[in-house]
Amino acid sequence: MSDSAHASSQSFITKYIFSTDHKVIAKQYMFTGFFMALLGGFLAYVIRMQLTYPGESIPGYGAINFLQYNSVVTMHGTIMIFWVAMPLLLAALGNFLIPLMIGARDMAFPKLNMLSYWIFFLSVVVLIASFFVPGGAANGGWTTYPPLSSAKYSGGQWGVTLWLIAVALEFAAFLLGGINFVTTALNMRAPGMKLFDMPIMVWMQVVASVVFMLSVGPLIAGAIMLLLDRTVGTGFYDPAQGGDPMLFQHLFWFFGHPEVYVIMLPAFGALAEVLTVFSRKTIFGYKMIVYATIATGGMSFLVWAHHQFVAGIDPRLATPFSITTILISVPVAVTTFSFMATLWKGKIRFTTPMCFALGTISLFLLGGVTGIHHGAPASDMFLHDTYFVVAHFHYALIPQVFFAFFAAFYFWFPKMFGAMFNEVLGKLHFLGTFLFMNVTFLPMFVLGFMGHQRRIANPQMFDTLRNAQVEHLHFIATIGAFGLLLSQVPLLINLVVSLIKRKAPGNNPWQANTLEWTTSSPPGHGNFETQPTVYRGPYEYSVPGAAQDFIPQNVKQ
Ligand code: HEM
Ligand SMILES: [Cu+2]
Repeated sequence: MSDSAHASSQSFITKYIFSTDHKVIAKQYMFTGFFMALLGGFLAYVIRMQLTYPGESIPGYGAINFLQYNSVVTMHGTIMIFWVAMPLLLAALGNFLIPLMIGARDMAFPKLNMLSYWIFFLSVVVLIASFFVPGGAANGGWTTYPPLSSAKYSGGQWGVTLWLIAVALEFAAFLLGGINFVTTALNMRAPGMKLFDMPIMVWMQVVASVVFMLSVGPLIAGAIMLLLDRTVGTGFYDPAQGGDPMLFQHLFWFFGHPEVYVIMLPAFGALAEVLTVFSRKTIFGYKMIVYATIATGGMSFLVWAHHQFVAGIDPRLATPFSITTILISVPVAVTTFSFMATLWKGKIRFTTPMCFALGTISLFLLGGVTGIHHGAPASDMFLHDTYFVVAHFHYALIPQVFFAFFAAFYFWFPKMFGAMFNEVLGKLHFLGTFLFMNVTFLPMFVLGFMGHQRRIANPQMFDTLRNAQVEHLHFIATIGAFGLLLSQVPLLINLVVSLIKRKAPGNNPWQANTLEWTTSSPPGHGNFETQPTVYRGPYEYSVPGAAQDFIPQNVKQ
């Protein structure tokens, strides 16, 4: 089945640049995501420096005025969510794993897959170009609410317009990707593999893709209306012309909230695979997790207005949206507790991927429970748009984007690169990232309770904040941010050294059971020498090369 002859006949260009191989495309998304994480991280550094030393020149950036600060915050949030979280968790992991985990030779539409990456690449170019246009990059916040994003208030003409074009291109790339993911999982499974035999990671990628595809439509319409308001002077969001800026908020969050689950579900998929292997137990509550995932995906469309409790929506709407917001934590909790139940009485191996997986659960719980504060209008009224919400969404997002992704990265590194990484450097990376994540963001909860609003370039300008001496908490958070960025150095060293040394890992270094571990590391073109056939359910495959030790005795034939 695998035709390495085909691969060897390919030129460098078709093998590594315009490749249709899902494994190569996965790496392209991953390294582009890494590059954008460096850019997003640099902007986070600029934010932290400005908040701690307001008005002083920032080493590596220079002095910053308030409009520029708005741009830096806007682009930091935009890049981290759209150009880091999405390419790493959805595109890179989905592309690499779906065909391998279901026993397929590639995605259903390899050429479309290649096209989706290059449209994504174009979106990166357009977004970075927006930093260099007159007036600078978009500065209306990552939510790009009018009137802040309308032509009148957003400074330069091109910044927001290029932001809108870049986002539209990226959405197109992920729509094409989503079509590939869903079609491949539904139609190209190995003989004998039924839907409820698929690993959890594949389910999470499929549900996340469907949620993404169903949620983008309204925002694309909203973005076109904003583009028309900016370029030809329509008034969709201009009250003076009978328009309503609130309309954009509804369209943005109808997409924006499901979007956080588009990021969370693949992260949870990685956790399911890593926790199973390093507890030497099949996953607890497989079907329950699948139903909870589908429920999470569906309910994610019913909560969006919790972002607008204090924006002037009809107060009668607040109660139903508050109820749905609190309710959505139920299926998420079912999945999280199933993960914990998988650990119960397991033979836990604290490898680097396992540490990052456990780190994800503990930190994400903090992000999750502080969502309740915002789901209840009574407390959200005080905490909305303060540093409490900044801490909340970083505790929800960073565990997924960094911790769960690193769990996945270290877990599938041997399969992806045919090399083994260094465990000591891996653990050092984990400990530093875990410690400094908390030093950076815990103080922000306190700043939020002190009433410190977000998106303020110079807190010292405000008597209340000056009197409250917020600079001390900002200083601690900045130390944390430095520690967080420095803690990524062991990862960099580990990556370079392991790829140079290339210690061969063998097909199944972790003794896992899913199909990707039954073929070579890295897999050849076409993935499997012979087509695997599946006779039993997930994590109990009896394919040659799949570990059998954690299959319950009563299941073994
Ligand atoms: C590397 C460590 C990071 C640090 C130190 C950091 C710091 C910050 C700070 C201080 C703000 C608030 C700025 C303000 O309101 O004036 C902010 C905003 C934001 N951050 Fe981060 N962040 C980091 C990583 C991330 C990651 C990984 C994500 C998402 C995956 C993310 C997403 C966001 C978003 C969406 C905003 C809101 C932007 C806006 O107000 O428009 N950040 N970040
Ligand atoms: Cu939300």
